[in-house]
Amino acid sequence: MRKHGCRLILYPDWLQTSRDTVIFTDESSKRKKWRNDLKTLFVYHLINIMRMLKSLVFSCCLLLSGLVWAKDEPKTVKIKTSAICGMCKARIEKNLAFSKGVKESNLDLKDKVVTVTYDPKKTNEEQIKETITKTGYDADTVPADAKGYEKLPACCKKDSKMSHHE
Ligand SMILES: [Cu+2]
Repeated sequence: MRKHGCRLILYPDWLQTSRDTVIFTDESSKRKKWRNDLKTLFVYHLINIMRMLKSLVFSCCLLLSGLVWAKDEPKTVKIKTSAICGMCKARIEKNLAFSKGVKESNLDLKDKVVTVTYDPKKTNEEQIKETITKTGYDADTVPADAKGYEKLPACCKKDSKMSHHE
């Protein structure tokens, strides 16, 4: 009789039970392994998710700082005025220089357009136009302020009948 067959017949019930227990512990270890694998998988995915979140937060920060940086950049606006002579140019540029947020201004007498560089955090186009109109000149579609216009010397008034030198 072969050893194997002998074992099957001769092993008593309690031994059979113990063998079942062995099988059970075997399955339990399988289960443990499976659980471990699941844990590893979970941690792996968690790390991936964290990595994704990190890059997301990073790109958000980059975008936000980009927006803030863009806001800090000075803006330039071109405004058509009713300036006539060099005195008008000097007057407008001086008043703009004294107004808040204006960094630079240059009026071209050929086309009467003043180019203003300003800090958008401190001022805006409307305020710049207001400075120009209060000085007594038209600013694009905004007409000159009456009081400011009155103060201008006769030669600098847009409706002046006097002849001007370029
Ligand atoms: Cu003038």
